[in-house]
Amino acid sequence: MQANLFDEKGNPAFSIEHDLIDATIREFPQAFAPHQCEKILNVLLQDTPWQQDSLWIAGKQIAVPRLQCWMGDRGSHYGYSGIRLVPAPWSEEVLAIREHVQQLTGKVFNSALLNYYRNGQDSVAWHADDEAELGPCPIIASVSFGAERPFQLRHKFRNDLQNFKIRLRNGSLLLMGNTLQDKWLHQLPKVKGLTEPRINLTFRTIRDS
Ligand SMILES: O=C(O)CCC(=O)C(=O)O
Ligand SMILES: [Mn+2]
Repeated sequence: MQANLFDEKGNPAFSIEHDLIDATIREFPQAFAPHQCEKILNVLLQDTPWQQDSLWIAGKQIAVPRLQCWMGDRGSHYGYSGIRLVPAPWSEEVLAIREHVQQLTGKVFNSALLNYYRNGQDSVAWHADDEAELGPCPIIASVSFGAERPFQLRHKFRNDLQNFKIRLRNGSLLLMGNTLQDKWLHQLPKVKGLTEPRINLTFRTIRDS
């Protein structure tokens, strides 16, 4: 029987396991309390050195549809789709979020990718976080603040499995298990008419840094 979110109101450690057949996601729907979320969102919006990165596609430079910031321990360099990310130093706010995430999950992370979706026109296309720097079977913790957005997952190899969808609530944490990036792709689609911002932090571990 699925536990009731209402019964567990206010308990940050309350979690639900989503079974994706060959991978799992553990969701902590209220990892951060609503009053904390508002403050955190404002501090992150104002104090993060947001960057507009771009990709080269078919000889054309295309701005990624969101702002980003890569934070981490010194040496935790990261890259995807031709973008090289050199870590900004940890901010106090992100370190405090990391501490809480580590306590809830029992995992340790040495870096984080911050994404700022200014409105519903910002998005992330289908991908898996399976870059070599993350090592085999990476575990990734994803935290959301601000506008609730749908998160979609699609199996990489099996078309007999249905796509999976999770609502990314304000203050929620998803712990993406060790086979998820090997087996599934994920995306954050655009949402028509949405004007509210959202910030996502994915805590990761860069190997051999
Ligand atoms: O914003 C999100 O929830 C997902 C972000 C993401 O998939 C990524 O940064 O790799
Ligand atoms: Mn991702």
